[in-house]
Amino acid sequence: MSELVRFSKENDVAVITIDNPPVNVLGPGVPEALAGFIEKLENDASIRAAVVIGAGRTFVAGADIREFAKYRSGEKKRPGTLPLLLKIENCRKPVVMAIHGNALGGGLELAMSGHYRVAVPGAKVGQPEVKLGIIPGAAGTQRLPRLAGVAKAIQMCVEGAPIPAQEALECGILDRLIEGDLLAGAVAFAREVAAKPAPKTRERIEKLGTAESNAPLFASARESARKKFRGMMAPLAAIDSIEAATRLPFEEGCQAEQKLFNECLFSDQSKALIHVFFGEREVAKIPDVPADTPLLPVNRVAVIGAGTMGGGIAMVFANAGFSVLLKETDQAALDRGLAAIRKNYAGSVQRGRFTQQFVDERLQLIQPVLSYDGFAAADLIIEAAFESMDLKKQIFGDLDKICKPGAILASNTSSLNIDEIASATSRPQSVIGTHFFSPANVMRLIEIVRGKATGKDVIATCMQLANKIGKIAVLVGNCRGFVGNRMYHAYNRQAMFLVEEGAAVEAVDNAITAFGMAMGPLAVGDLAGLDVGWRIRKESRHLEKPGVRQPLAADRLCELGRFGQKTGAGWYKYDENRRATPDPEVARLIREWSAAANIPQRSVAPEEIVERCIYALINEGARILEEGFALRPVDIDIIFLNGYGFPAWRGGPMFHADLAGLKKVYERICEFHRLHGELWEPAPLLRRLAEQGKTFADYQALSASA
Ligand code: 3H9
Repeated sequence: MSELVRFSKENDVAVITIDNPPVNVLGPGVPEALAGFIEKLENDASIRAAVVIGAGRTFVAGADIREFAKYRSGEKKRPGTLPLLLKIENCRKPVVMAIHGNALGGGLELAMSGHYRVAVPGAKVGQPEVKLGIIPGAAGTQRLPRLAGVAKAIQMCVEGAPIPAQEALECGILDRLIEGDLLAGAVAFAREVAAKPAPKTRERIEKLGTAESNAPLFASARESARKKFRGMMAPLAAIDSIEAATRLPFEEGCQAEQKLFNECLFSDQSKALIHVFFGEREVAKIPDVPADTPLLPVNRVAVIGAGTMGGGIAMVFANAGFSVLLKETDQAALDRGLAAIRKNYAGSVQRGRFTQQFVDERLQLIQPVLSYDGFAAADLIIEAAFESMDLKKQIFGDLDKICKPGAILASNTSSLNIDEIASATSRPQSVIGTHFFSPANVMRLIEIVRGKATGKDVIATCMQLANKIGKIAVLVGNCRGFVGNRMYHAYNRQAMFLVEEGAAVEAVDNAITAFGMAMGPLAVGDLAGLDVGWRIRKESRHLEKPGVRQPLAADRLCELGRFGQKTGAGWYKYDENRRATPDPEVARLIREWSAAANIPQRSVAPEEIVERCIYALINEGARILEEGFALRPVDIDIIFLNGYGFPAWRGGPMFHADLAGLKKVYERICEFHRLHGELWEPAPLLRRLAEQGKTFADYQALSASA
C-alpha cells in the first residue's frame, strides 16, 4: 500500500495517518489508499474504531489544486472522492477524524464523512473553494449544513474564510477539543464511542430547516454575495448548492453539487483564481535570491515622516508587534500624524476589527520623536517623507551617518530612482525601496524595489518581513513608476483621453467597473487628488517624447482648482458626504477644450473603453517584462490584484490577456496604434508572442526553464 497513507494499531483502535507533505492534499494515491485501509479495518475483528490523522503540520488542505488543469483538459478523470467518503461514512466501526493545523476544502469534506471530529484548539476548518472560483465538490455543501446549520454553511462556503476550532465546536462541526496530545486524545475518544452506533452525517436533517425558514436566509445571502463578490459566479453557485441540500435527498443534492462544481471548474474564473493562488506563492520565489539566503535580524523599526503613508506604515509594524520610532520635523506635524493614527485605530475599534486593549498596546509601541535619537539601534528605517529627490537624498545622507552597519535603509518612494537615493549613502547595498500602497494599513501590496547594488540578504529580509506584517511583496526593478504606477499611468491616460474624445466621465468609470475593477480610473483620480498627477506631469514633462499626446482636460480641471474629493469637485462634483454625481459643467468644459484642441468627438462604446484602458496596461506590462523590471507575468498580475483593485477572478492583466488571446489583443493594439498614434506602439514581446501563437504563461514557463 502507498506510503502516502499509513495504517497502524493502538491495540483495538486503528490509526490511519495521511502523510503527503507539505499539506497532506488528497492528491493521486491518497483516496485510493484511504479506501483500502477502511476495508482493512472493517475486516479486522480486533479493531473497534479508527482515528484518521494528518502527519506533519496539518490535517488535510483539500484536493490537489494542481490536478484541476488536468481534469479540465481531459488528461485525467476526476477521482471519485464521493464514493470514498460514502465508504467511510458507511463503515460499521466509528471513524474519528483528528484535526490539527487545517481541515480545508476536501479536507473538511473528508472530516465530515467521519462519524466524529476532534481537534486541537488551534486548528481551523473551512470550505475555501470559492477563493479558487469553485464550490466544494465532495459533498461539502450537503454535509456542512447538516452539521452546522444552513446559515453557517452559507457563511463558510460563500466567504471561504476558515473558522477556529472553538467556533467549529459551538456550531456542531466538531465534537470535542483535545488539549495536549491529539493522537492520544483521539484514540481515547474513539474508545469511548466504539460501542455506540456510528452516526452518519448524511442522515442528519434536524438543522436543515424548512423552505419557509430558509427562504429569507437564501434571499439575503444572494443579495449580499452579488454585492460583495460582484461578478463572481462561485459564491452564488455555493448558495444554490446549499439550497439543494435543504430541498433534495442527500444523493440528489450531491448530483446538483457536482453539476454546479463542474460549471465552476470549467469557467475562466476558476482558471484565473487558481492562477492567483499559485501566483501569490510564486512571487516569493526570486531566481537569484535562494530560499536559504541568510536573513538580517529586524526587531526595531523607525519610520521617517508621520504623514498619511508614514503613519500607516508605523501602524502596520505596530500591529505586527514591532516597536516603531516615528519621526517628524516639527511638533505640529507629529501631533497631526499621531491624531490621524488614533482616529484610524478608533475607527477599527468601532467596526469591531480591533479591541480597545489591542489598540492601546499598539499605540504604546509607536514612539513619536523629533530627532534621530534612537535611530542608531534601529534595524530597519523606512523613509516616508515628501516625494522629492533632494529631500530624500538629504535624509539618506543623514541616515548613513547615524544608522548602524547592516541596518536596512528603505525608501517608500512611489516613483523616484532608488539608485540615486542610494548614491547619497556609502552603503548602497543596504538601500532598497519598499513601496507601500495607500492606505498602508489596509492595502496588501508592497513593491520591493531592487536597486543596482541592493544586497540579496536585504531583499530576502524585506520579502519575508512583508509576509510577517501581513502583506504580499513583489520584487520589482528600478524604473520610473516601478511596475504598478508605470502601468497605471498608461491605463489612466487612456481614460483621460477617452473623455476628451466624447465619452462621458461616468461612462468611462461605469465600463471599467462593469469589467470588474473596484473603482473607475476617474473616480480614483478624484479620490487620490488630481493635483498629484498634475504635479507629476509637470515635473516629468521633459522626460516625455516631444509631440506625444498629453492629457488636456485633467490639467485644465486642476487649473480651475478642481482637485477631486478634497475640493468638492474634480471629474465629478461631491456633496458634503463625498458622494459623487456627474457634473454637467465638466461635460461642457471638456467639449469646449476638446473643440479648441481639434479633438474629433464621437460616441465611444463600453467595449472600446475597456479595451483602450486594459490593453494599455497589457502593452506596458509586456514592455516592462522584456526590459526585466518585473520577474514574471504573474508578478505583474499580483501587483494589479493587490494594489489597484483589478478583479481577482480575471487573474490580473497578463492572465486576462492570455485568456482573451494575445493575437486578438495585439491586433487591437495595432489598430489603436494606427488610429491614436505612437503611445500605442505594440510592445515587441507582445508582437512576438502573438505571432508565434504563444501566451504570457508560455513566456513564463520558457523563462523559468532558461
Ligand atoms: C478542494 O479541496 C476541492 C474539493 O471540494 C473537491 C474535492 C474533490 N493543492 O500555502 P503554503 C502548496 S480545492 C496543491 O505556502 P502555508 C502550495 O502551493 C482545495 N498544492 O503553506 C505550496 O507549494 P510551494 C481547497 C497546495 O503553511 C505548499 O503547498 N483547499 C495546496 O502558508 C505550501 O503551501 C484550499 O484552498 C493544495 N490544496 O499554508 C487550501 N495547498 O511550496 C489551500 C497548498 O511549491 N491551501 N499547496 O509554493 C492553503 O490555504 C494553504 O496552503 C494552507 C497552508 C493554509 C493549507
